[in-house]
Amino acid sequence: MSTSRKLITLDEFTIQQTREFPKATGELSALLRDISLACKLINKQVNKAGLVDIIGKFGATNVQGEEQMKLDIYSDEMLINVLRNSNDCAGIASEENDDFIAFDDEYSINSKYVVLFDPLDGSSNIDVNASIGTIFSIYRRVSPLGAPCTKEDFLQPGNKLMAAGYVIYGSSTMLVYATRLGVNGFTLEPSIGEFCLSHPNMVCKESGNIYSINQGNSRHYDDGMVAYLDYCMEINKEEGRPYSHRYIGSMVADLHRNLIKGGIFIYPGDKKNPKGKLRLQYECNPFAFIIEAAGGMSTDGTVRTLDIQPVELHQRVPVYVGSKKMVEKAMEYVAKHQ
Ligand code: AHM
Ligand code: MG
Repeated sequence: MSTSRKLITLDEFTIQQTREFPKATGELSALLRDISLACKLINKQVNKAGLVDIIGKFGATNVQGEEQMKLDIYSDEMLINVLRNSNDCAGIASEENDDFIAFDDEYSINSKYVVLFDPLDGSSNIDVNASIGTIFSIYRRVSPLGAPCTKEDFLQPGNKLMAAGYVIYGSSTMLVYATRLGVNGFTLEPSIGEFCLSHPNMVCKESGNIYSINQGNSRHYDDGMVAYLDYCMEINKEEGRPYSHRYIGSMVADLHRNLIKGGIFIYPGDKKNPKGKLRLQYECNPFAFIIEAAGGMSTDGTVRTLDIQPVELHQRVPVYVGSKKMVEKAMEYVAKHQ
């Protein structure tokens, strides 16, 4: 029996990447391993959601005034617990909690990194067995080592991100993460419980034919957005239109598909909610970082998402993200009608 194999695990892959940087300490790889462990544990519960009485509303409301589901809380607590036990995380901020948490044990106060996450995004899809996901991002802290991390560590713009990624709990479970070296996807091999490299060097096509937006809200949209939607639906064979409209209402699932197939995802500001719905630090920045690392583009309509200076942890921003040419075209329409 031969022991040669084609599978490369997430750990093996990140260790190989570390070897290319003689000064790398392996802390970022270790942190990724911790995040992936938490996500494997979340995955186990997500898979059981239809079987056990875990999908009911929990009754509590989070900082955005939205109802939390039990799995949100489980996922949040799992990530916090795993990262608290990690030697490489100084603190966390989560979409589900009002404030950040600074870990104050002797290892954590000397850790270089802080982690932000949306523990279970798209949770309204749990009841209907559609894909949901965990989104995470990692910054190097700016506060001095030797003391607990501070709010400034979490309010850094996306252009300072070290890494970002997501786990999609779908027909299979995948972890996709980006560093400045590129974007790679790993599929969970359930028999060995490891994420294995399945999508090396992911690239976001320059253009595609999918647009993803909650079109039901279009009566609230500004003229520029309405005109862009008309453009997407216009018949133009040479330019491959009309585009296909695909919208799950789960950012991880919608952007995962558009990353693989090419497309644009938009959650605009509108007359009702000028800043849109999605959060800069937990949703927009990590995806802007991933999509840019894959060759795509992300903006709030005027400013590159990664260049927005966050002023509060739960800030919302409009987002136009995906294939570069499609985002540029949407910007043209927004600018024309401003
Ligand atoms: P959540 O963090 O409360 O799950 O909300 C975020 C989700 C995104 O995954 C998705 O893109 C968006 O909300 C859908 O919103 P809408 O239902 O307004 O289209
Ligand atoms: Mg979310």
